[in-house]
Formats: sequence, structure tokens, C-alpha cells
Amino acid sequence: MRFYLLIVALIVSLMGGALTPEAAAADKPNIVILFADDMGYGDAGCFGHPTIRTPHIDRMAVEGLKLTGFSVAVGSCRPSRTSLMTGRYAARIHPTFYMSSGPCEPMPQREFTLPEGLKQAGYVTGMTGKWHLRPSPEDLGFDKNYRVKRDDITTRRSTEAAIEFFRENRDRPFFFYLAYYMPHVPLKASQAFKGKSARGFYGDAIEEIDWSVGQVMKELRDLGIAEKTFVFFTSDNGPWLKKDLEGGTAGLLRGGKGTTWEGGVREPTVAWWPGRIEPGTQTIAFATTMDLYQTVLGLAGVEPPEELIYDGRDMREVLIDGSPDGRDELFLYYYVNTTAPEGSGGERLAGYQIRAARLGKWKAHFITTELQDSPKVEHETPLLFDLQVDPREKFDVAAEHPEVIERIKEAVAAHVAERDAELAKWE
Ligand SMILES: [Ca+2]
Repeated sequence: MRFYLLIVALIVSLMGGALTPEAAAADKPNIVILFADDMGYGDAGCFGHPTIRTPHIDRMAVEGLKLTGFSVAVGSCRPSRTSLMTGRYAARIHPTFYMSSGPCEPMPQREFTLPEGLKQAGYVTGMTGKWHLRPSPEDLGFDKNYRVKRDDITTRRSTEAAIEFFRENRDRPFFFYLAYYMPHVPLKASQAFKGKSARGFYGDAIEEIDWSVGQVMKELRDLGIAEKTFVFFTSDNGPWLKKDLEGGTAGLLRGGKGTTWEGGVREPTVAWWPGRIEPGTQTIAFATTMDLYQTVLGLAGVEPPEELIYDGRDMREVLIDGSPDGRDELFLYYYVNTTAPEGSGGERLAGYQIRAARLGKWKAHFITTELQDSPKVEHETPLLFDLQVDPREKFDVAAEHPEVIERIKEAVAAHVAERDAELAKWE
């Protein structure tokens, strides 16, 4: 997409007198995405955890919008981050892009990343922490990457990087992606937090993230730019339940990381923008990180290139204004874990499958695994849940609603055909 940016810049300059990106950006809000790693839906106080203390995330919700229907595109790190950065299902991007660990294929040039889009609109872009993609952040649109080690003080260092970036760029529109290394195992916490949480080491890591969220909000206020900054907190996938006490909890939701249950993808999510987002509001609307991508580009006034198919839409009315008008569909991919241990029941072959799909409040499961790498169960008649009355996916209502299952199957077939046609175009 670098070539595309060049063409746009050329056209703008040929038009003569058109605004420079910097001038065009003057009224645009700053964007800050706070992205935890493996934090579960139930791991914050305001999302129901009884012993982890998160006063700052809770305050962010009191001052902003709490989203209880927000989901990532997929319940594992790398494809989830791919979707946040591109607004697309990872399966559209590269057939071997989804491997959950080890090296991965670099993102193709054609993708139009979030920081590339924001740079086009005159933003300065920065990040710190866990990237997990290829090529480097600098090669995919970040002006600056504050590299921090994954050590005891990783959360503190990432927070200091964010604050330094805010201070340096307070007078111009900026995008900062604070990608915490925590609470992914091996757990880390600085001396100020280690051994302090009633929830143990996992709670220490979350409480330090919470401190970080408080520092971000305080700094934006101190710099006088809180009213022009949209801050969004969420996590890349659900809790890693296999890690027992070193993993988190999805609260009342079923499943966790590496599964297509709601616990794998639904995240504790809060949006904050003083003066713009109504304080103390909540939405149960369904939205995803792919919609966040479109929403952020919408805030910046950027139109992504039409040659790519996007899987989200600009949902400012939902993510900022609390509208109940959520997205319709989500195809829940399972990206086979190539590192599943021998004998664990997990599959080692590379590939992806759509194992479940959302259609409004309905969710059908075609194949399930209770935990990551546990044996899979194929359902001849898909399981069907009404996520509004049964968010924990406990009561299968497939027998009462065969027509819903048919509609979902048709939506999956249409998506697969469109996806494969697009992939074929790039071959
Ligand atoms: Ca993760």
C-alpha cells in the first residue's frame, strides 16, 4: 500500500492549494488504543471480577462507555492483531498467516494498515510493546516504535513510552498503540505491584495494567488534550484457561483463548473521550476490532482503498455514541495451532476453519473444543445459542430454530465464496 499512498500524495500535490496532511489533520482527534494480551472478559472490576482491583479501568467506564458486546475477530494473538491492523479477517490476507507462534509470513504490501491510514491523514503514529506481526511496525506505518523488554518492568516502561509520545506530540494529531505484554504468561509485574493483588501474580499483572490506564488518562488531562483524544481499551483474545491460576477468567462466558466460544473473543472493553462520550454509559451492541479499524479511519477522515474487502464498518454511533445498532455477522475462525503438544488432542496441521458464526444475537457452532488444543467435537446439527438471553452459550435451541441455522449456513457459504474469490485474485 506504500505505492498507493504515494499516488494519493501526488494527486493531492497536483491539485495545488489542497491542504497538506498536517493542515487537514488539525481538527482530528488523537487516537489511543490500549491493548492487553490474553485478558479475560471477567478480569476487571467493572466486568465483575471480585478480587482484582481495577479502579482506573472502572473510572474510565464511569467517565465513558462500557461495551459488553465487543469482540475481537478471532481468539488468538496473531490473527486477532492482524484484523485490528487491517480491518479484515486474517484468512483473507495470507493462507499461512495465522500460525500462533514461531515466525509468520510478512503482511502483503496490498494491506492498508491502521497506522498507514492515519499517516495519510497527517497523524504521527507510535506504538510500544507486543507487535507479533511481520514486517516491523516501522514498515507498516508506525513512525516510532518504543521497544521495551518483556521483563518485570515491561508495563511500566510501556506506559512511560506512551507518556513521552503524548508529550512530544501534544500539538499535533497522534495515534498511539499501547500493546501490553501482559497478562500473557510468563507473568511479570514491577516491585510496586508484585505480591500485592489478592488474586495472586495474575492479579498483580492486571493491577499494573490498570495503573497504566490511570497514568494515560491523567497525562492526557494534564496536557489539556483529553477532550480531543479517543481512548479505547480492550484485549487481543480471551483468557488462557489452560494456564490455570496464571490465566484469567472470561467471567460468565464459556471458553477462552484458542476457542470459538464467546470467552475466546469477547473482551472487557471501555471507550473514553471526555466531552464527546456520555459518561457512565453502556452498550450491549455487537462490534469488533474490525469495526474499530473503520471507526478510527472514519474519525480521521480516511477512506481505505476500494480494492480490498473490509469486514467491519464505521461504527462511531456504537463505539462512541452508545447506539444499539451493532454489526450483523461474524465468522469465527479457528486457526489451527501448529505448536499443539503431541498427545494433547490439539491439531498440528496449519490451516483455518470457520467453526462458528454469529448472525445478530444468534450464534451457531459447527465444531467446538472446550479448551485450546482439547479434542474437537463436530456437530452434525450445529449448536445454536441466543446470546442475548443465554450469553454463556449453555442452552442449545437448534431444534426450535432450524431456519436460523439455514440462514447462518447461507451467510457462511457466501463469505467463503467471496473470501476465496478475493484470495484467488492475489495469486
Ligand atoms: Ca493474546
